[in-house]
Order: sequence, then structure tokens, then C-alpha cells
Amino acid sequence: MEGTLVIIKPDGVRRNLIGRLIGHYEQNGLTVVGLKMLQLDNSLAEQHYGEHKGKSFYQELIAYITSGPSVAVLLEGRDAIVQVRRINEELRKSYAVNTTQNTVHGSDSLQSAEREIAVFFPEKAGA
Ligand SMILES: Nc1nc2c(ncn2[C@@H]2O[C@H](COP(=O)(O)OP(=O)(O)O)[C@@H](O)[C@H]2O)c(=O)[nH]1
Ligand SMILES: [Mg+2]
Repeated sequence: MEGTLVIIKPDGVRRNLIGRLIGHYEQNGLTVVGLKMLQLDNSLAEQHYGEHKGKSFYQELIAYITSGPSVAVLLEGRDAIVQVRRINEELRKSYAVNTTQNTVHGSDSLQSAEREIAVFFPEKAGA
């Protein structure tokens, strides 16, 4: 079983999409094994999005992701990382507000998943 991190971003929470979004992952055979609502502060946002530091959209991204509560979801399943990236493409087509406010995050590789799970679910990391 593979683990991956999803974040329901502030625009998804604000528009009451949490249940619907998580439903898509569950309907595709993925299992929720961790779930927490939190508002990212600057330090956590910079830890999560550090790879983008210096890019033109970085300040906007940090301001947005800290603008309201998010929901971190730890999902498990066969090929969970690739599956979630595919599901997120479809979800963004339906729900994204714009390039920044794109509703969902998903880990993009095994290395990212391990790093991100350790950031948001330290109690479950390395499982
Ligand atoms: N305004 C703006 N935001 C961006 C752009 N590229 C990425 N973002 C935001 O930054 C996040 C992280 O970017 P990236 O890791 O490349 O995309 P992801 O892995 O598909 O989420 C995206 O989900 C968007 O919220 C861009 O060109 N312009
Ligand atoms: Mg990314």
C-alpha cells in the first residue's frame, strides 16, 4: 500500500466542497487513514511549498494557502500517488477558481509524499 498527501485548499473548504472532494478519492478505492483541518501558518506553508521559493507566483501562493482553513488528508491505496494526481486533474477542471486557487493538492512523487506526510502527519510518517 502506498500513502499520499492531499490538501483540500482554502477555496475548497470555503465553498463547502470537503465531503464531495474526499468522496471522489474514496469512490476510486483510496482509503482515508488520516484527516485534519488546520490553517497553515507561514512557516508550515513555506515548509510545504519550499521548492517554489523565488518563483513569480510564490508570494501569492503563500498568501492564499494561509488565507483560511485547509484539510489535510492522508490517503492509502494501490498506486495512490499517481491515482490522486489523475483524480486531482479532473477535480481541478470542475472546481478550480484560477491557477492559484485550484482546490486540491496531491503529492507528485514517492519522495514528495514521504516528505509531505512527515510535515502534516508526523505521527504516521514512516509507516
Ligand atoms: N498564479 C500561479 N500559481 C501557480 C502557478 N503554478 C503553480 N501555481 C500554484 O502553486 C501550486 C504548486 O505548484 P505546482 O507544484 O507546480 O503544481 P501542483 O503540483 O499541480 O499543485 C499550484 O497548485 C498552484 O496553486 C502559476 O504559474 N501561477
Ligand atoms: Mg506540486
